[in-house]
Amino acid sequence: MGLIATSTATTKSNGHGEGRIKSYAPATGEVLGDVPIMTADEVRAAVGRARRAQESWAALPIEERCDRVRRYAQALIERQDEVADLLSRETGKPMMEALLHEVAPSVAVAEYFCKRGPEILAPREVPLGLMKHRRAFLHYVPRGVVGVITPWNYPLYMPLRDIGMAFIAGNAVVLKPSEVTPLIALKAKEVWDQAGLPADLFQVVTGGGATGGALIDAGIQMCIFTGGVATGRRVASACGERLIPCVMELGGKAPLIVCADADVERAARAAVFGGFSNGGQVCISVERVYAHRDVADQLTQRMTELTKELKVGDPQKGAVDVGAIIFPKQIDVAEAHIQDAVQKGATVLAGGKRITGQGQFFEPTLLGDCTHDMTVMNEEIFGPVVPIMRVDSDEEALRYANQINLGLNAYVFSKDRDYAHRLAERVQAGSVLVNDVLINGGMPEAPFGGVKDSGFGRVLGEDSLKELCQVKHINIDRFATSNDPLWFPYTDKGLALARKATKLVFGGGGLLKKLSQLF
Ligand code: TXE
Repeated sequence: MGLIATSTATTKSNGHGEGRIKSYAPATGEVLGDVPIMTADEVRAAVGRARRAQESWAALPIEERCDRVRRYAQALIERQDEVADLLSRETGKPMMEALLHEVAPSVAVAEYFCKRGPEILAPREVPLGLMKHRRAFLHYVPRGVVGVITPWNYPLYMPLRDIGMAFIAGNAVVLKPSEVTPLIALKAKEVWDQAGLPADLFQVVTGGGATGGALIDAGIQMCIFTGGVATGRRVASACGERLIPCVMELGGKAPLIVCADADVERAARAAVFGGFSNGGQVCISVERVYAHRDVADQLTQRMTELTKELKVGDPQKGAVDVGAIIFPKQIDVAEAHIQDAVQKGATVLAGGKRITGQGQFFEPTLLGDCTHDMTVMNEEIFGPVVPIMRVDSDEEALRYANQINLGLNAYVFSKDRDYAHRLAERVQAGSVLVNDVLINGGMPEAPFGGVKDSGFGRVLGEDSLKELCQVKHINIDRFATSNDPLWFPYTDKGLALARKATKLVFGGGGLLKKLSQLF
């Protein structure tokens, strides 16, 4: 039984606005619940309610908003077992991952920005270079209603990461969760409401792609989208049409470069964790390993052993390392990559096939002897398949790493941290981790996002909190005399003076240079 089949087959044929979507547990096929496919009118009404709630929310001092978001974070922690349990059942992911990769970082991001938000968004004065008779002030004004559209792989953390920050910045949020995992979004909303927080400020609209499209058309002031590249293009162009600023968090194809001097044990463990965590359904998964020939054999052997040790199964029946495949299409994608790779000379070192029986499972798969004519080295996998390719030098690895059109995360392993740092500077990616994997996805202090087709804009980091606001510049003339020498009337005498003044101020060694040395 598959989610793709169920989510379309159970909706009435009219699609948008008709019928309901069922949510299935991918580990068992059990129906967990269903949600309505909301109409464009319903979405517009939700945005309207959110806008009204936002006006009074924005009027609160930021410290008060932070106190309330903190209350939400604490409510989530108090209910962590119930939340993680539903999350694990709706996605089939291990409880450790439900708790530590979703609930905990959601709270960590909220707590961090509750602490830092007032300082980051405090109005500030910008010193002016030339116009000393004026003062410039910057104020961070909330945008209004932020539409958050999210996928199924981290269906709690991804929305909450963005929502908490949006609230702190003074916005309301309308969330359109993936149609594959809607129940956990509704649980997040239930926790918000039951914590006594303003219900209309946080709305959830359920449905498929059409509901997401309706949200962009419903009068939102910003859109944060996380999902596939193809959908991202559609969402970005819909936002462009309406001049809505957007953040695009799209796919990834993270390379992991293992240099000749790497700690092979750490690199092997990191590659296996980074490739199979969340069943490889992570936009920053290790999607290709480039192993220097000096360590390639040792690395491959160790990765093979570690991959074979992984326990796969239904997380509800006890601790497992790798759970279910959330979205059944990913099983077809994995099989197609493996078939293509084997035809072109790859060796299946571990796994290689779907697990038959109840639920949607795929064996953690390691491929050796990979080359760059294989799809598995070039296109997103988004499943539990890790290909290894032997390279002659770090330069060769770097060339391959950079030739892909995606650039979200990348990983470099070397004992020489300075060397690795310099190599990292040359990798085309939004984030490069040295001797580590995945961890930056939940690091509130640092910006997260991609280059090239991996998207644009950033979530997390202090700049992204500012991006959730309009920056307003207020400028005040200190003296405000009855006329200004730059205003009308223009005269010949004035022009002659202007000529001298521009030379004096902007010419080499001029006043501007002296002023900039002074201030
Ligand atoms: O994502 P989609 P899907 C990749 C992965 C996967 C592919 C598709 O390779 O196979 O993307 O996954 C909503 N206007 N990633 O189908 O289609 C949709 O309802 C507005 C990478 O889940 O991108 C859902 O809520 N919204 C990714 C959200 O967009 C629209 C994680 C994402 O759906 C819409 C998951 C439209 N026209 C999959 N069409 C990552 N970067 O983490 C759809 N949606």
